[in-house]
Amino acid sequence: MNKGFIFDLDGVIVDTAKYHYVAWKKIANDLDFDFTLAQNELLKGVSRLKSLDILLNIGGITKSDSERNMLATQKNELYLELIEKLDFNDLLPGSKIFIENAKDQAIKIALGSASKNAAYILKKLGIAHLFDARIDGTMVSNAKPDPEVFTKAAKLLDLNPTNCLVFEDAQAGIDAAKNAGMKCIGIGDKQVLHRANLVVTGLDKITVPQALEILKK
Ligand code: B16
Ligand code: MG
Repeated sequence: MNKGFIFDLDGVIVDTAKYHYVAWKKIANDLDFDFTLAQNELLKGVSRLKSLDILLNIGGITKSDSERNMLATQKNELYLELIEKLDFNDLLPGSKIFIENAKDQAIKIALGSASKNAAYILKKLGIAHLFDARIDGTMVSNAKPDPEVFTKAAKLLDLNPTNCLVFEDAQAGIDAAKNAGMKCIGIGDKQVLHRANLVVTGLDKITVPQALEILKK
């Protein structure tokens, strides 16, 4: 089939947002300000350095470029410690079976994630073999909502963007998919992700034929 599904990682396949939150909160607390779960929503789908800038802005703090790089490295070290024990139990409900079902129907599968830790996480989850292509934060210069991550994924799959369907949990990611000329299924809250073509609460709430219908419309 000349169709492709492109999956975001954090918030679509695996619940790593809670670990990102703990690590960012520690950075904030060390700098003497609090960082709430509600504020953490602002960082979903956003690159590491951009996330740091949002965090520093919340704390009303300015840092030099070298200090920013140090803080981002520190956050990532904390995050890597937290996800050390990550395994298939951390997969979000229905994600693996949905991808397997899509593969069974000869749909090409790609990852389109902002995370620089994506390859490591896929390996830990034991699902790396399911992906025909992977574009992650180590391979793009422009963060979502720029379409680069999805445009590159479609190229690797050798597909026209109009034949690709993106699965995203962040508004920036949905905008990136739209900017790439792709249809998009939002994973999460309908009120927040209203620009998606369809919103479901998880990959356990949609079937492959239903997703293909969205691509046809
Ligand atoms: P890292 P996604 C994104 O992954 C996360 O949603 C976001 O919270 C994180 O800051 C970003 O990856 C960068 O992650 O620090 O591991 O490079 O949702 O695009 O799969
Ligand atoms: Mg995400």
